This record gives sequence, structure tokens and C-alpha cells, in this order.
Amino acid sequence: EREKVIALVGNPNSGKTSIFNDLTGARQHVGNWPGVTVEKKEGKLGYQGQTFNIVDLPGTYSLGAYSEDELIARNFILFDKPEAVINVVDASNLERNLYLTIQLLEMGANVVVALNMVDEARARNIEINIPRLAQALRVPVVPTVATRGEGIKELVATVAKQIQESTCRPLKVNYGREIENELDKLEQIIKQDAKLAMRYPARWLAIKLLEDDERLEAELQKEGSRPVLEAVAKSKKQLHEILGEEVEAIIADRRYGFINGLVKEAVIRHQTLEQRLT
Ligand code: BGO
Repeated sequence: EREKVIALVGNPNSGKTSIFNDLTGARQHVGNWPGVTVEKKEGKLGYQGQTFNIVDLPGTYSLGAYSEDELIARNFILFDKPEAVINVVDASNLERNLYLTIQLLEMGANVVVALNMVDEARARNIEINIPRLAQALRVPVVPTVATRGEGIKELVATVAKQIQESTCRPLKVNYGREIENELDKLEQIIKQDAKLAMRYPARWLAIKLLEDDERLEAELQKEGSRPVLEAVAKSKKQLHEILGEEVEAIIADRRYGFINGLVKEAVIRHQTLEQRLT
């Protein structure tokens, strides 16, 4: 049995390094990701007789194909299949940070959210209803202040429990009837391609292909997955005709819309004293 792996994912400056240090202490190893000069940090975490391998993935805002950092992070989750992913989220910048969270959930990663910098959020009069946020995302959310080690014990216990229970339910953003219809069709065609279906979650791949993900397109071309590519081209053309806009833009819009709704439900912005006085 291999050592269980916990990957750390988060936006730059979300406090990922601080959480990594809290989890691993001095038991760290720094190397490079294969083939690139991006630093790879690993460390050990002992918990109730188990040892977890903590892998720090590059800080990133998204999991597209636009940068080496994004690709390293997404490929690690897709192909190394860590038992759990700790998504470090900056509570004082929730809306922006959740864009990455949604993508992790769409990939089917076994996510626990470390809602970090809750001290900073509090100082800015941002109150987050944590149970409601957890319910909407359908994953555990643990508040932390990484610089003071607050919440780290709870985070570790939650992740260990999440790994044991392994109740992974990919979140489904509703992209609207027209796009959903095409996603259903594409999912079916992808599932008929055994090699692709083994490598990628079908719905995730369908979304990414509608989003014009160049890496995935190139891979499909190389692998000769013609039926999928042809179906994607057809879907894109059709959606463009119906919706009058590039599908990629609409998908991004709907994702932001979903996050917006979520934030409206889970976040209360108290007026600051200055705001109340003006
Ligand atoms: C500096 N609360 C608060 N208030 N700050 C935090 C928390 C938290 O929960 N967690 C982290 N920080 P990284 P990435 C800094 O370095 O872990 C702070 O990029 C400074 N440095 O201390 O590096 C943390 O790995 C000088 O702040 O994040 C760090 O994700 C002045 O957030 C920053 C002020 O954390 C980023 C802050 C010389």
C-alpha cells in the first residue's frame, strides 16, 4: 500500500506555504517537478499512527492549460490521484478564490477547504456562514489562521476522516439547458472511447473541450480521438448559433454566476463604522 497523498492547492498568497509548514514542520523536502524548473515541495504528516505525504502544488488561480503551474496542478490531481486535496482559500477574497475550488470539485477531487485568513476577513467585517458554505460546496470547510496555527488540528482530523470515508461527489454547476444538452451528448461519446474515459472524468473533459483547452485538444488529435473532436466542433458551432456568443465565455459566466449565488448565501458583509457614518 502506498503512502496516502494529500495535495495542497490554492491561489498565490492564500497562505498555502504557511499551511504546508504547519502540517509538515521540519519534515520537508524540496525538489523540482519533472522536466520543469518549478519547485516541488513535499513533507510528511503523522496522524494517529498513519503517515501522510503532503505535496504542495504550485499556487494558481485556475486549472486550465494557460501556464506551467496550472498544468502541473491539474495533471497531478488527474493522474497521481491524491487521496485528498486541501484547497487553501483566502476568506477575505472568497469570490475570487472559489473559482479554483469549483474547478477542483468539477474534476472530482476529494476536497477539504481550509478557509484561511479568517482573522483578516473578520477585520474587514466579512462574516462567513461556514456550515452554509460547506453545504453549498458539499465538502467540509475548516476555518484556519495559518500564521497562528489555528484550526490546523481540526483540518488534519477532517482530512483524515474525508480520506477514510472517501465520499467523493463531483459538484455539478448547471451550465443551462442548451450547454447541458451538448455536455450530455459529449459525455456519451467520450465514454465510448475507453482510453480517454479511463484517463479523464467524462463530464470534466467535455466541459474543458467546449472551453477550447488547447492541451487536451492536442492530446486528442495525437491519440486520434476523431469522433470526440468532431462532436465537440459540432456542439460548439451549434451552441454558438443558439447562444450568439462563444461557448467558452458563457461557461465562464455561468461559473461566476454560480459562485456569486453561493457567496450571496454564505457571506454577510457588515458595514464598517466609516460606511455607517457616511
Ligand atoms: C507575509 N492570517 C493572516 N492574517 N495572514 C496569513 C495567514 C492567516 O491565516 N496565513 C498566511 N498569512 P503564504 P502562499 C507577510 O509573508 O503562506 C500571511 O503564497 C510579510 N512577509 O504570513 O506565503 C503570510 O504560499 C510581510 O504574509 O501564501 C504571508 O499561498 C508583511 O499571508 C501571506 C505581511 O502567505 C501569504 C505579510 C515578509
